[in-house]
Amino acid sequence: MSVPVDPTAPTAATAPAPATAPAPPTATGPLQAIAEAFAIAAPVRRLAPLGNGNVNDTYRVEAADGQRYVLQRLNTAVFPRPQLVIDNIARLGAHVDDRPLPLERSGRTWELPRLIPTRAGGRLWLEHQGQAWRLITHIDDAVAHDTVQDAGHAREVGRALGRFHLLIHDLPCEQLADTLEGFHVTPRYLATYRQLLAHGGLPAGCEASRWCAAFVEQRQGLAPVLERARERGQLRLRPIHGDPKVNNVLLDRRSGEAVALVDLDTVKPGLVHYDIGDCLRSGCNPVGEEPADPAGVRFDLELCRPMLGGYLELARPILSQADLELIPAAVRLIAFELGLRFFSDHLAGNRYFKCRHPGHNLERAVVQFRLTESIEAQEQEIRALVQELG
Ligand code: GN1
Ligand code: MG
Repeated sequence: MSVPVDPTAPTAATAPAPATAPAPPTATGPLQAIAEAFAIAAPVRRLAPLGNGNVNDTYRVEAADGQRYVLQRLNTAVFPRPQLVIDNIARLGAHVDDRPLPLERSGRTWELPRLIPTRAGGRLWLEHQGQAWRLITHIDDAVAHDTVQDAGHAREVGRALGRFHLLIHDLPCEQLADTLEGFHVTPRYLATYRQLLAHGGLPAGCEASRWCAAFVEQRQGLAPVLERARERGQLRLRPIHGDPKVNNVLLDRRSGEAVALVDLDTVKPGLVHYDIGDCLRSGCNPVGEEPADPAGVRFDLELCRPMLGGYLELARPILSQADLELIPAAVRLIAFELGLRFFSDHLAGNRYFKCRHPGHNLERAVVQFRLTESIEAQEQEIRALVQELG
């Protein structure tokens, strides 16, 4: 199994060459059999790839009764202990079970993807040729977008995260496992980056790599801002989503109201600032993470206002003054951190994030660093906005 460089300790720089990921089983063969090993109406009618996640493989499954499901192969190089990931999702499900949340505009109820047990043995995931698979419920009549479409969408994305935080804030952290140690602990990513640099250096003659390296050098002091606040007791660990980016918010197809926040693999104890920062850095860049032309990358305050407003409308009661004060720093930090993660993975030979071509992670890093610059240029305005809305 390959060792992911991303969230691990600095020894990752000396990890063996990446193992070639096994090809996904084909739609008609093992994939179908894997889906049918779960307790659904067989035979499976349709099975097709879903979404564009950077880590796991995801498929939409239609069962014999027309019911839809989501089949996922968990990337065990990233999540080496699938059982813990599954336990966290099950724990979260149990926590929200007795509190249905009716929504205003769509007339629907807030949804959480649920784990489907296997047909035999009632387990919540299964192993197939060393790979971990699980089946979850599908959120019907809903859409997701890779970029924010307008101010209304921005507000829904913010509200989705606010609703999620409100739902889980009283789930005791001790009941959740740390499924991905070091995830979002920025100084650890910086340490890994330093190791990689010391070990292999920068690719010769690559202007973009030199630019990225200089960018990181100038901002290294930024890395511990949230961790220090936690050490000082200003911030405390709480259950977080871990990956609340725009395309993880599902919207009711008709009304556009957010009905679910999916992708629960990174639910674990953390700082809500990682979530707030990640949501804003992902949603307020109108061209998204993979633009054809990175020149359009910017942090759009006109999207930040409704998104942060939507978030605070729901989550303000669970935030302290210190929480609010660190939001601007978190937005900057998480954009920087994701750029650093992409850049490190580029230097490491693309072990962690799926790539479509060798320079893909480098391009992604440039996008996040450009976004960081745009956030820095508007720091005062972001600060004022948090004050006004908080
Ligand atoms: C990864 O796999 P996906 O696309 O849901 C990553 C996130 C990044 C995101 C950037 C476990 O999420 O942290 O923000 O890519 N997930 C993990 O698109 O590392
Ligand atoms: Mg994810």
